[in-house]
Amino acid sequence: MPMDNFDSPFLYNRPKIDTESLKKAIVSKLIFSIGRSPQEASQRDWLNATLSAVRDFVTEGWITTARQARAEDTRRVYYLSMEFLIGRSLSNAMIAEGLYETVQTALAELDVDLETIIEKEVDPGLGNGGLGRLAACFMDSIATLNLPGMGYGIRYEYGMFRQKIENGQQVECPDAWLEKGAPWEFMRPSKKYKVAFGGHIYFEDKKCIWSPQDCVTALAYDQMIPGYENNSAATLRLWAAHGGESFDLADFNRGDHLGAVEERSSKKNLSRVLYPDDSTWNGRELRLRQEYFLVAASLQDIIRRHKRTHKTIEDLADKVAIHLNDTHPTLAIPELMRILVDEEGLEWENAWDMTRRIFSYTCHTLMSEALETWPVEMMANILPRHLQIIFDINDHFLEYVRTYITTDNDFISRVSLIEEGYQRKVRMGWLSVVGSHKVNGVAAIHSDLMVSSTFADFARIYPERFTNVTNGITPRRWLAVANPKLAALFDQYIGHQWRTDLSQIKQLSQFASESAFKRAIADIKFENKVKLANYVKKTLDIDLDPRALFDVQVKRIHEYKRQILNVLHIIARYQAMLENPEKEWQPRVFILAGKAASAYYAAKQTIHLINDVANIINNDERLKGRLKLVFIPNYSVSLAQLIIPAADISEQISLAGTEASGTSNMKFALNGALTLGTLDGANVEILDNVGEEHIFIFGNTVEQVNALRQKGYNPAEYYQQDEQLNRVIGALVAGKFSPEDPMRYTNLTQNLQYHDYYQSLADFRSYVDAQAKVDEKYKNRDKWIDSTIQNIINMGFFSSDRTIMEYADNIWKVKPLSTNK
Ligand code: 26V
Repeated sequence: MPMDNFDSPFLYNRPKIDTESLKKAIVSKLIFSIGRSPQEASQRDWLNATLSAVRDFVTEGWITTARQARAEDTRRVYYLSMEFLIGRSLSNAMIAEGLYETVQTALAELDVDLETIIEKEVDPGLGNGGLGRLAACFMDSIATLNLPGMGYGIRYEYGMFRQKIENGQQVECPDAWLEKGAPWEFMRPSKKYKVAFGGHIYFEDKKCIWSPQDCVTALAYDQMIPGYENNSAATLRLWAAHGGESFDLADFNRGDHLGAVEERSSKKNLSRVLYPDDSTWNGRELRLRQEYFLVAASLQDIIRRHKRTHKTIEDLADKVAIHLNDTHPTLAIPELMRILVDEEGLEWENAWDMTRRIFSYTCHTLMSEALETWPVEMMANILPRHLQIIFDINDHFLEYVRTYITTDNDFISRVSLIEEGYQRKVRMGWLSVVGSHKVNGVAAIHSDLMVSSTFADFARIYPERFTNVTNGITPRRWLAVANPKLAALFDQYIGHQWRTDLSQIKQLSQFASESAFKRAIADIKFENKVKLANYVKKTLDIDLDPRALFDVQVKRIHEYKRQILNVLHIIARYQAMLENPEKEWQPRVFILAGKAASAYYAAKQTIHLINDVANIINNDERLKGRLKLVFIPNYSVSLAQLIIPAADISEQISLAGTEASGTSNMKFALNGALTLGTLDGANVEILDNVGEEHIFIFGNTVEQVNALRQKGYNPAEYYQQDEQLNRVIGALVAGKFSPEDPMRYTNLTQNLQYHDYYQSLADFRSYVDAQAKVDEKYKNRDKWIDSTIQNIINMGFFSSDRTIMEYADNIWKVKPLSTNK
């Protein structure tokens, strides 16, 4: 390959560009790439010109990294995920390239405001929530650590729906993010693969032949993920499906958001839309096709790359690690078996051994309703050969189980990859465990529960297979980009090494009691609150006092996350304030944001309730502005970057044992908010790191939750015995927050009174008491800042760089490429 020997000096020791040259570069992009003169350029034109100029810097490192990976020929990791929530690219890239100030000055001299154009960049919503954002943080760490790795996903034309609030209710609008162009991606017309579906299988001698019915083409689009100041960039390759009909956007607004798109989109147009449901498992055929589409295109690409530089497929397992981000790409297991056995002619045993050495799998949820299973019949229609292979894997596995573990038939039917019953189903979680050499949970408590509950039977069969890798977040985006003033303050005190080694943030402890440092931290938090308050004023016309305590819960709306518990406390506080208006109430602003899955009635009711309560509270003059509640619509990565740095309190109040990890909890703490949380997910490890004086822990433990459930949980006991709770429920039942429609919350209140599956009422008292402690502590601002600092400086462990190095060392067995000069 001649380009591999290409040794242009500009690829090495690239000098930092000066303002004049950068100005020229941007103007030249504006004229020659965008086709506009500076005089007539719109803000978007300037954005695109700037993006394009900055992109050139990333591209140089990207080419170097790709060449290095080829030259070093070490084992590589491929991260397969149906979702990547990467957020906006420009600021992150400028920071990674050390260009921020230069671009800012260059633009200012051209009379363009950098902040304004940054806000114009689209935020690709190619994911639902935590799982997708984690994948993006991981790509950032892979790039920064210069690991030989790459991500594979789907280039959905329509990402996560845009959420509007109309009359207090969620309305879903299509997210046509590509309409404004995607200046950051590279189309790869030469990287095209066919993906086949349907048809039938037959045997010739012992060889199985799959004769598919139809096929679609997958076309690659590459996204560069810049490493931090290392002249290196990773590739995120997203597949687009070719062909298909158009569909009527108006359908989106007529109700069934997903159904409309699904029916009208041709089966060929698999990359049309992201499934916006992360709570309940929903066996839609198009989703199965999407999953196979990702897997089939990615594996062809991986194998083609391997064959380009290796004579044989036999060493694939030495050179390739493939990671499954939850079970969504798990069809990769039977797909690799199909390629190895049917196409490469390997023996079954050999192929199976290789497959298991290649794959590893992360489980991201314990919620049984989110566990993927596919009806056998559906799989037989769409992927007949894969179903056959899954049956073969199952036979082989069950035979092993019978030989090595003396057990009963009940055990066998529990661990079988096929769930028997009226409708037989393939259990994708089980298949992932059986086909991988490592399976991990995402926080210590979650990994423990995984082996004691969901995968308990498998932990008996394969005890060494299960492990924990606690999640992390990238300090680049979640501190350097999201909170530039705080980042600059830290640079000033301890240098900028924390950006690539977050454990260094601990060095700030030497300044923890210096008043100048403490004041600076408090001032920056205040500025961030002012910025958020301005946004709320501009978009929602609600006045927030930045001197109030900002109490924030932002995440998908789900019953297990218990936004409803938050609302119960807000109502309790409202009632208490009205009863005792003269008391010195600590002014508070409650901020919530998050999307509800389109068909999730209870979650949508929660949003409606938050807005109804907000409406009453925000307009009640008697409170004298000391209590405010806002629901910020359309939560996204870019909104998270605005909201999180402005928080004083981070609400992490899921029922113990339900939130696998959470990652916003880490982002909040790193930005100086104090956690108010249950002993769930990574909160437990945050507690261990920051110490109990600097966090507010409340509620039942997993053991207590289980004991309650076992003895028969009766929510009535709680509201009958707790006068304050009784009055809150009473107000809801009486329709106090929806006087125009008093029955609006009948379902919601009945559910709370008679079922309350997530035990909000059981934790209510302890939550309200913890909230009182929050007020108390906030009175002593000096002590509060101390705790803020303790949170920040103890977040070293939660960097995704640490997480990724654990994966690299213990699971993938990949090593960083030698450092780029
Ligand atoms: C399920 C489904 C099922 C239907 C199709 C679309 C879809 C998309 C996502 C999911 C499950 C998502 C599971 C998830 O997001 N888990 C979150 O993962 C985070 C990263 O590990 C973790 O911090 C959160 O606690 C966990 O809820």
